Formats: sequence, C-alpha cells, structure tokens
Amino acid sequence: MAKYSMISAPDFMPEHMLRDVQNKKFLDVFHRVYTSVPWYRNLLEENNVNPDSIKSLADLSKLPFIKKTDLRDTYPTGMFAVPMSKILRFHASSGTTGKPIVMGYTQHDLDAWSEATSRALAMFGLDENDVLQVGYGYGLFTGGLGLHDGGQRRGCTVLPISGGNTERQLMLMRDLGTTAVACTPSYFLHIIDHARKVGFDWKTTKLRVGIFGAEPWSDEMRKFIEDETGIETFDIYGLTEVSGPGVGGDCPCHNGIHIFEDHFYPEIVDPETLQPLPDGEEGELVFTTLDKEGIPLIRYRTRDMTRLISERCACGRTLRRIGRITHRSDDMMIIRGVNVFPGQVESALLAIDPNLVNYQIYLSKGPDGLDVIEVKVEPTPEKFSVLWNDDAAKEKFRRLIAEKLQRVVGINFKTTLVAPDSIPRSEGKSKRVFDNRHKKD
Ligand code: DLL
Repeated sequence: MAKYSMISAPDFMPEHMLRDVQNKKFLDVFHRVYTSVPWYRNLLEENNVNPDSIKSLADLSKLPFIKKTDLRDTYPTGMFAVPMSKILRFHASSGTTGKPIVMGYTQHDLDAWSEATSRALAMFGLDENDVLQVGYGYGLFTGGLGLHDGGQRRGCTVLPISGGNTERQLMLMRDLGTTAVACTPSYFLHIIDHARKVGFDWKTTKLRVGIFGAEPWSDEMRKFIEDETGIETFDIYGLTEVSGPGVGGDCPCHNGIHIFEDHFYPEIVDPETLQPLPDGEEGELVFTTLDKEGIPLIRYRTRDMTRLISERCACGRTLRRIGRITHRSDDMMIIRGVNVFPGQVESALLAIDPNLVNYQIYLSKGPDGLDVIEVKVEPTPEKFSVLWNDDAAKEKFRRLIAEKLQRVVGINFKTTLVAPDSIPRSEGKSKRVFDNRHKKD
C-alpha cells in the first residue's frame, strides 16, 4: 500500500461505529467542560439542566447553546478548560470591531486539527507527490498555519508563501512545480486578474487543484475559476472557534461538504426558535467539538446557514454532508422588506457574464428615507473600452444587469459600471457589502 493512501479509514467507518465513537467522545467532552469551566457550569445551572441526565448524544438537545458573544464576554481566557501550561498556540478570529475571539490549542488539539485537515487534503486527491502553495495568511488567522500543518502531515511539500505578492505567487507556482494552491477565492480571482494582465499561461504550470474557502463562493464563481485555469476546485470549510480550516470539505463528487464528524458533531437548528431541524431543511449550523481540550464547545452557534445531508455520498464516505455555505444568518440584508443575500447578487452577475467577478454592494438611505441598494460592477478592460465610447451600448449593458438583479432578487438595484481596477482586490477575505444606512453625514 502507498505510504499516503487516498483512503482515510475514519471517513468510511460504518455509521453505527461512527455513532459509538461520537457518543463516547461527547460524554467525555461534556463532563470535562462541566467540571473544568465554571462559566459552563453556571450556564447549565441558569438553564436548569441536570448534568446527570445527559447520557448520550440523544440528550444534546437538552443543552443550551454557546454563542460568539459568550466567547467575547469571557475574553481572553474565561472559556479555557486546561491550565495555560498545556496551551501551545493561540489563534484569534478577525473581529472587525471590539475584542477578537481568542482560541488556545493543546498538543492534542493541534494534532486533531492537522489530522482533519490532512484528511481533507486526501479527499482532494493530494499526497506526498504534491506541492501545496499556501496562500492563506499566516498569523492569528487559522488559514495559513492550518493548511500548512495539514499539508505537512499529508506528506505534501508545503510552500508557505502566505497571501500577497501576486507576481511572486505566479513565479514560484511555475518554478517550484506547485500542484495545489490554497487561498481565499477572492485572492485567487486577484491572481487570475494579474495572470491575465501579464499574459501568464496556466498550461506552463503543474497546477491541478485549487482549495478555496474562508468565505462564500458561488457555483458560478467555481465554474469561472475552473474554466479560466483548467484546475479542479475544492471547497474547504472551517472556523476558528471549532479549530480552523478542515472542519469539512467537498469530495470529488462535489455534492456538499463532508464534515469530519468524528471530531465535530453537526446539528441544524432554526435560528429563531433554536429547535433542531430535520435533515434537508435549511437552518443555522451548530457544532459540538468532540475532542477539543483547550476550549471545548458544546452546541456552538456558527451563524452559517445550510442544511444537513444524510444520504450516502457516491464517494462512499459515511461522513454526513452539509450544503455549501452561501450565507450567514447575519449577512442577510433586509431592503424595503425583501431579504437579500450577497450570494444572490454574485450568481446573477456571473450568469450575465462570468467575468463580472469584481463587484461591491452599497446600502444607503434615499431622500425619501427608504433603503437604496446599489451594485458597483467592474467590466473587464476589453469590455470597458468598448462600452466607454458607446453610450447606448453602455446603457444597454447597465440595464441588462439591473433587470437581471430585479428578476433574481426581487427588488430594484441602482446599478453602476465602474472602471477596471477601481474595486480594491483582497489578499484574504473580501469585503463586498458596505452598509451606510445608519451613517451620519
Ligand atoms: O475562515 C477558517 C478557514 C480558513 C476556513 C481557510 C477555510 C479556509 P474564521 O476566520 O473564523 O475561520 O471564519 C469562519 O468563515 O463561519 C464561515 O462564515 C466562513 N467560511 C469558512 N469557510 C467557508 C467556506 C476561517 N468554505 C467563517 N464557504 C465561517 C463559505 C466559509 N464560508
């Protein structure tokens, strides 16, 4: 057998064995959190939960949820379940306001995380013959070091280039024989942009796999990237609170994201009533970490909206899947009473022209006090040069976009075409929505 087999045994464990493993780990983690985190003990008392009545995962729904604000309120270490001497590394989530969420990892946590990430890489078809270019940021963000550790564990040759320096990304990709690149989909779009400008020929590289995540990316975006570069793309999912990248990923069937359920137990709940939802129904994804030591989390609300898929995947993995994450419960915009998600805008734009990958959404108040939604779209330089000398063609293209958005989303958009390169490119997660509705002039 090859040293690095494509098959990871836990991925194919019979369901009854997997449930056994999950039950054992759950009881262990629950009692660890209960005995070592006073904050959690209080939470159970406040919710009148008798810990002795928790006998298996079937009792999970009796337990209260943990929210992001709880982690913020206990900043920096109030949720740690082990002494600091056992913590080997910190990571922190990139909160834009206020205090970040700090996570601490024991040796066991780092091992379990890299094990899950290396299984994701195996699922993407990577082994010791691959060169993995890690273009996620290194530092407090989990993307860089997470893929780095997972890649090394898988036996790949890791190129720890981090984000940015796009010219050098392309040069080393070609010269060092990169076969797989991992970065945010927005940064890869930026790399594509640059490659087009300098006439970079993807066929001169050995690149065959793209590993994208850390932010939503539509199926249309996926097609654009694959058509442009000839690579196969894989979706990698994760969040700092639960570990980092490698909580799940999509297999070559590309039909949902397998969750590494022997580490992370998923549930879907109604975000309003908090009641568990049946398989297939969309709701908020909730995780219980089954073997984390540093900061174990029971029923952690991710805010990511998706559905659970229990049917066996054609790849044979017994791990359940979730639908790709298209939005979070907190990035829904309510415009004049209509629910709007940024992903809908992206899908509508790319359906008109796959090159319309650079866009921004601005929300403001009109003179009548009603919400205004504007989309700024950047045509390619070629398209732009044609449109700019032809007002009628420009107006026709603008209206085509406005009408498509109206049809798909159900409200009127102010649509503005902007010059190439005027929308800032991102080396990490991109910011697409700017809500100025409550801004004072
Ligand atoms: O983004 C971890 C990560 C790094 C995942 C690299 C994948 C690759 P956070 O910064 O804590 O951690 O952000 C977590 O990002 O709750 C989702 O809303 C979003 N997200 C992560 N992966 C995906 C994905 C990292 N594949 C938050 N699709 C999560 C859509 C994603 N959204």
